[in-house]
Amino acid sequence: MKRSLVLAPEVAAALRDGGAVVALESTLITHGLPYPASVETAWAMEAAVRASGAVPATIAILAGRITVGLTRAEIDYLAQRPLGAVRKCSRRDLPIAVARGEDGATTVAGTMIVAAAAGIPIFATGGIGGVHRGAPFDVSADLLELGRTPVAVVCAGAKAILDLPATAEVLETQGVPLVGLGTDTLPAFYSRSSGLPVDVNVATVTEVAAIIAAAHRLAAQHGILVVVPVPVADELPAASIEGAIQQATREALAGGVSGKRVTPFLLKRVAELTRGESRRANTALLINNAGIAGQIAVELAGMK
Ligand code: PSU
Ligand code: MN
Repeated sequence: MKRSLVLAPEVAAALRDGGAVVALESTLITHGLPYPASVETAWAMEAAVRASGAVPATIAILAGRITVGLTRAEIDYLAQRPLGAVRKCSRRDLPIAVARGEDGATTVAGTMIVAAAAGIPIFATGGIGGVHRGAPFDVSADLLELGRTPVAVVCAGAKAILDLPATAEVLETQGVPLVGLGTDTLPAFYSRSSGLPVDVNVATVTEVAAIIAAAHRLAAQHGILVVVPVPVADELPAASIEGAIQQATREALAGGVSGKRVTPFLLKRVAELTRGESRRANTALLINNAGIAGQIAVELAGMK
């Protein structure tokens, strides 16, 4: 894949010089947030990565070209395409979008694949996909990608719209270490704790970087999930959002929403039902995670 990538000059230079680079996904821009919150959040995430001293590389497919490091204009363009015009690209979608010269937004799985090929060891997002509630055979490709692609993903856990205990089980089966940064439990996206244990609770970004560096020395062929709870001020108590999640899940089942449409549908409905509260928490944790991933990337670059 490496030969098929189009790298932004700044990203190429940082990778050549052993500098800190953080990959960012594009599905949250095209499918996860409405315009203009989508572009504002994407830019704020890039700014948070830079403020930590790292170079951001937002990843997407533009007219069939896998692009690592979008310009602001390219982010704007993708965010403003009509719904359905940009293919949501997980692992199986990448060759289709490339062959057909399409625009594509990469999910956690899709972004991990491209980041690994580019040599970017760390990636920040909001929440990974997981095992869906009520439909236990809807298992996000994100979980399997974490089991097979060596990239560290900084996130606020799996989205609370999911079956979190089942999601944690699949991560265990896939051999994915759960590294809590200042937390004993897997965060639940909008709220700080799911009650499910992580494998290790570390206090500093240096300790996170040391675990990633050890995985590299061991030539580990799997990902690492670094979980960071949503900031206290932006947390939505689980009890206050659970009703909205259950209603949205019922509507998705009743409406026959399936496949790759499920996650965008649930995120949108929960935001409507909570009058934007869920979206505020979502945006806050995305920016927080980007800044922390930048700090980890700087530590990691210093260890090499
Ligand atoms: N996190 C967010 N918003 C999102 C997503 C994650 O805060 O929109 C996206 C990610 O791209 C993730 C995808 O990979 O949702 C999961 O989709 P699915 O459940 O269809 O695998
Ligand atoms: Mn799915």
